[in-house]
Amino acid sequence: MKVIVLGADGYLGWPLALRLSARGHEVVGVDNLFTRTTVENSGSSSAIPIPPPESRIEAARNIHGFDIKFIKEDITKPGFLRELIEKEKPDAVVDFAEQRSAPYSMKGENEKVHTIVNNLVGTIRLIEAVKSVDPSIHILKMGTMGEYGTPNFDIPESPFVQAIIGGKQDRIITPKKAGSIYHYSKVFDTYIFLFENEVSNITATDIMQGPVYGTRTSEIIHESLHTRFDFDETWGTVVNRFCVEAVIGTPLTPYGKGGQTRGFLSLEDSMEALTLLLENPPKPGEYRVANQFTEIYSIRQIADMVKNAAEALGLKVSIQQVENPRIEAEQHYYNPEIKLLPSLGFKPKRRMEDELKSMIKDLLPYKERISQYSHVILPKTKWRTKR
Ligand code: NAD
Ligand code: USQ
Repeated sequence: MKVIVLGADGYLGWPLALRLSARGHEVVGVDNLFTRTTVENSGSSSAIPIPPPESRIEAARNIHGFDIKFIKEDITKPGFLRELIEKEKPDAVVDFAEQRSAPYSMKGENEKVHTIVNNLVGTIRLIEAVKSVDPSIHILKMGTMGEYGTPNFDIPESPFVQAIIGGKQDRIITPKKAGSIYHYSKVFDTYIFLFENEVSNITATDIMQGPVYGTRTSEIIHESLHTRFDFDETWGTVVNRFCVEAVIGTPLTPYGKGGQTRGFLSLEDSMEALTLLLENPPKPGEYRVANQFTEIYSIRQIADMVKNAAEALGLKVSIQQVENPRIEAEQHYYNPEIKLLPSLGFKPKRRMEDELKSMIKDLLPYKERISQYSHVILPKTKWRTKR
């Protein structure tokens, strides 16, 4: 299979380029290096240093014999995706190329506008490009579990649900309630996909993925092959942040009550799931939703697990509740359905409890490097502007 991976320089994009190559697929990666540059310009850095894209590709060739093509370009540039898809004629296009940080999207007007424009324009350009070349090309679109929010009902894995409103029944789009402008950009992406599937028969898998954690996949076997690992208040996700906090000896930072509950998965399991979805595409013209996570935990449970894992490795760890910078439920019901991946034979390989130790071990050699950036850990980006 030939796969174009949009966002191939990112946390998930680079390991997926490696995984698909390992499975014998041909990979063309695209990225405008937005995350790399924005993180560096904000005074932070990847906890584990990452070589420039060309050097990583060279390392993948030398170590694994992979031949990954890479193009540095912005996918929102008019005509770019159309020409690329016309030239490469891929079987599938994976779309990771979005501004993916909730705190970034809540910093101010410019960041809100950038998030919406970048993410939605990218989505429309991709759909139009695929439509014009061949609508049966499978678009594997990365959405997020955060599109659903934390409703007081079981979250279905389905684009539509039956609802009774004012005594009348109808089929409606599965209710969504996002928690940031970023998460809303993913909701709008979903609406665009649903609509375009109706009017033009595009073929897509819309993945509702929970937060991913981890430093390694089976292919990341040398330091020159590492993927980025963010930990600052804007770009770090919760499990990865807690591991870094444990390594550099600052208190773990559960926001508010810490009862916020999400569906998590390891980087390795994310790669497994994505590969499975690519190798088992929907029928031409079908739009399907995949909820993607392996274990459900509250933030408080994760803090305790990270503390235990780090203490087993001889580190001293404390947990210090931080005032929640976000507007979100801190105690809530959470029960999402997950059917598609198990039906394709997906079996999680990594449990968070075990993975945390290997993450901390991977981070320990960089303790001094990360300690220089300890000032970027505490949250500064606040959601609330209402008095
Ligand atoms: P990331 O920021 O590391 O990767 C995204 C990549 O896309 C970056 O390298 C960035 O430079 C690139 N990009 C952004 N806009 C672009 C554009 N206009 N043109 C070309 N490249 C562009 O993020 P990630 O963690 O790898 O996330 C990948 C995708 O998965 C995102 O869509 C994100 O919303 C989604 N997701 C991530 C997680 C997670 O926990 N990391 C969980 C669920 C969903
Ligand atoms: N949190 C803490 N302490 C921290 C950091 C975060 O308690 O130090 C809490 C947050 O308040 C939130 C939860 O942890 O309740 C998750 O936050 P996060 O930063 O790990 O994840 P989020 O902002 O939701 O975004 C990440 C990715 C995003 C992806 C999303 C999946 O950055 O791209 O879409 O996870 S999901 O959460 O399912 O929407």
